[in-house]
Amino acid sequence: MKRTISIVCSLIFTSFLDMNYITYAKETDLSSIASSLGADTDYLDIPNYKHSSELPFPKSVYKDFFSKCTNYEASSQSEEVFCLELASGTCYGISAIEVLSHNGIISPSDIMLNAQTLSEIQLSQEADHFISGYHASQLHYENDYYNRYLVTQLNHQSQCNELIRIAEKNMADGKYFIITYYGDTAHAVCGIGITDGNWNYNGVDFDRCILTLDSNAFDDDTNKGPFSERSCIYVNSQTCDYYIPKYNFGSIPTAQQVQILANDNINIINYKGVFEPTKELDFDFTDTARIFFTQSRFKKYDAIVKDKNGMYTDVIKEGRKYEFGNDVGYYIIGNEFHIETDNKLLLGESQNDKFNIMNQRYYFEGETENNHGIFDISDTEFSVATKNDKALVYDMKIKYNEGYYSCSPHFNWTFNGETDHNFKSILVDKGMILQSDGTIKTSISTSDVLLDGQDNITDININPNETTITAVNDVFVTFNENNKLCFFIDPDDDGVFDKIIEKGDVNSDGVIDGRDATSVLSAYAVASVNKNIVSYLNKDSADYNRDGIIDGRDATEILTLYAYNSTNKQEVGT
Ligand SMILES: [Ca+2]
Ligand SMILES: [Ca+2]
Ligand SMILES: [Ca+2]
Repeated sequence: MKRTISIVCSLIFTSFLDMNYITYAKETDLSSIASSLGADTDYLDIPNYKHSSELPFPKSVYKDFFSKCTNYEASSQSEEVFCLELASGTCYGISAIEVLSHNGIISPSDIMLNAQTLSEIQLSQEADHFISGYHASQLHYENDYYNRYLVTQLNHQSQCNELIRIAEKNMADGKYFIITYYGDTAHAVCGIGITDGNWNYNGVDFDRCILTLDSNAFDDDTNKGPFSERSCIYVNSQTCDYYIPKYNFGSIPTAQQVQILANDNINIINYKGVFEPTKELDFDFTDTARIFFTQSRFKKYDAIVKDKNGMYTDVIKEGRKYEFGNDVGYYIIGNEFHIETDNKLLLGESQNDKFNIMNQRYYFEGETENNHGIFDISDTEFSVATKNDKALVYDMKIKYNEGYYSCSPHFNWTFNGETDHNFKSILVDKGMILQSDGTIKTSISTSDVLLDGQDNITDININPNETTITAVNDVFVTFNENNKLCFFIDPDDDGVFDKIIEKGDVNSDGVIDGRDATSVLSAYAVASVNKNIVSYLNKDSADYNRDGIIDGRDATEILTLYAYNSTNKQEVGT
């Protein structure tokens, strides 16, 4: 899986900006207010740091993270990818610990033996395990979805109002909260309170200040801590403009525009965290999804989603949009997806149509080559159909999460094939049923996860399988006792797929006849002319003489068998 959005990870270095900064006569002493809010003790005395060859990512963090992953998270998150994604800072982890510690969820002595305050803790292997562990927790789907969905739901005024509301509420309760900035880079800080005053930056007046602990702020002050006036958030409560001088971030015209999200949901901050992590969320993700369209500058994607009440929503018009280079994603409510693809520009012709859908139950990826397709995806079925009767080559991947599929541990399926009608896969007990109004021609690969007794994933790529199938009828794909893919058909059409596809039944219709020999011969003829053309014949049924190649000799033997069977049948009949 390609990770489609950047994570909160930044070490942002800023030279001192040439700011026009006016302080009013009656200056608000922000440092004293910060002290009164616990900022002298309830902070990590650890500036934002990167992992490198000198400071490698703790193995224990990856192991912990991996064990908390869902199937599709684990299968897309090799240790290498994981380290790379988290390499550019630890701001989110540091901020999360400050929030959780101040709010009494974790105690400083949980991180360092006998520590009375968070500020006593020095960077050590143990501290790094906590910081990096919390930092990594943002990679989990629910955490990511919660934060990004909220950001895309709110315009900048609402983001500002929400920031003020959360700051006031938590200050009244004596609690800290987390604040995230999303722009070209993303950064996280710990919010500690809010106060009134008068400030002016770049000609704009601000009357409120949200005080923060910022792990990038250590060099700003004489006291060398994470509290700095420059890294606080200044707000104009009338216009809802906000500004962070340290980064020149904000909503005012001269600033770099960023989205801002305040989050005081401890369940989310500690979700799949390090110390007594939250396992149950108070936010219902069941009916939400994230859809991501690649190359949307060149491609036209029409997408409709149906929710559990049968209501349809246009994803492009109604979805909460976020952009990522040429690609675009949407957060949306609904469970059944209908997607049609086309070119927006001539340039689009050289690019494949490609999209993915993520929800709590699965990750689906659809792609068509050569031509455009019509996709329908639900929890248990996915299909691709041709558009304008133009044959197409498709690639569909599905990775089910544990608990949401009935053929565990076979969670990871890829179907790559061609069709001049359609191709559909239906999740059933112990496997999938494949259907087509034309002929099924597909290559299937699967791999499994290994779970320990506690449902933790310990290995992500066991039992790798790859095979091809050509079938004129529906086929049930399942696994034999050696976890190898095998195929059953239902020639008597009673709904029970109990006839295994026999050697010689190349088109999978339950009889061995001249059509099977013809299939072999035509595949062989095509392959002789062009070695790059993929044959979707199944080797077990088509390589009749088991010499490793499918050629005329197999066709001859199939014909011989057919002739023999016909003769015997006649004899039995007379
Ligand atoms: Ca049957
Ligand atoms: Ca046949
Ligand atoms: Ca052969």
